[in-house]
Amino acid sequence: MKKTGVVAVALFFTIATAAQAQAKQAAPGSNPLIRDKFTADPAPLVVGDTLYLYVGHDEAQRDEMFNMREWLVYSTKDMKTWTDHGPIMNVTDFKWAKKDAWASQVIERNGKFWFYAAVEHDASHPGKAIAVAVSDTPTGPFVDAKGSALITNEMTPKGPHSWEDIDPTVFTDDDGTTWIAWGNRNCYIAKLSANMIDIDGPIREITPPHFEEGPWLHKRGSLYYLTYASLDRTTHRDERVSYSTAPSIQGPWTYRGTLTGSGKYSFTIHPGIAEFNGKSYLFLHNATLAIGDQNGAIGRRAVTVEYLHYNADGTMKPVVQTDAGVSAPARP
Ligand code: FUB
Repeated sequence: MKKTGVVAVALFFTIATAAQAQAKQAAPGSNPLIRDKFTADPAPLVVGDTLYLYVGHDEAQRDEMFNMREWLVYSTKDMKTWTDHGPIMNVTDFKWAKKDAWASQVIERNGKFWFYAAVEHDASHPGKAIAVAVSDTPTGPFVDAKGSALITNEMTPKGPHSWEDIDPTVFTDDDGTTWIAWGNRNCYIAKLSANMIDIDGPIREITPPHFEEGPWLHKRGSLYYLTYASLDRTTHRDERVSYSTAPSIQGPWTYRGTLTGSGKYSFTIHPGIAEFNGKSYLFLHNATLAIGDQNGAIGRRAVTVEYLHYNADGTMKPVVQTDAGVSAPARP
């Protein structure tokens, strides 16, 4: 074969292999879930037959650390095909906030959808803060529900840095009380008032071992779970997911160890848990996605999902992060 023929054949096989790899990657339900935008900090919410997934939009350029200006929402009915509903809010919709559309969670209460999110407050309350917005539908439009921050940096004891008050998780207990937990390095919990826009009572610190950020509260059976991004700086460079359980939302919390390893190529990881159509899911993020000439990075992440399995005693089985995600049926 002539040299040009060899090159043509080699090129054909290279393209065919790349296309096959891409087709394989794109199997519905495989990871990452969203491939046309960088997304982070997944927060699922089940409403009827639909799972909504709220994420932050990562727009970091080159070696920028984070550039997050808006939150997006996607929905699915089968965990395989996702509908993009676009942005639900921009950080500038909170007039008192400066920047940083960081981690969020939405909860349904009294026929409305309440959105809690971490942002950077303006100079009147320096540091990170927690915002609350409301909508009549899960896909928005959401509007600032309070006109000021729900939680500011001064409301918690002075932490090691100014981004201590981030990453809200919200959970309504069987008695109808909604709780909010949040934090970075220190983890706090408080009751929300029935109006959903005020803190009712004291803020308590519940920091579990190796807590870094990204707490997620949920309950299964009679057990309460506090799942979070953990970092044991003596042994690891990147965050993993760990969790604690308790017989009541008030504790006492028992540390149960790590649930996952690190997200591939990512310093951060961020858990979000949901039961949907009889199965349990753990949403995470990693930094494996490349879009055009932009590779994954600390500020260019991609949300993923894995099946979550429980042991008979309620502990969660370790989760291995895969490319296949939920494209294949869960093991029995
Ligand atoms: O996405 C910005 C911040 O990085 C989040 O608030 C943290 O949980 C970490 O994922």
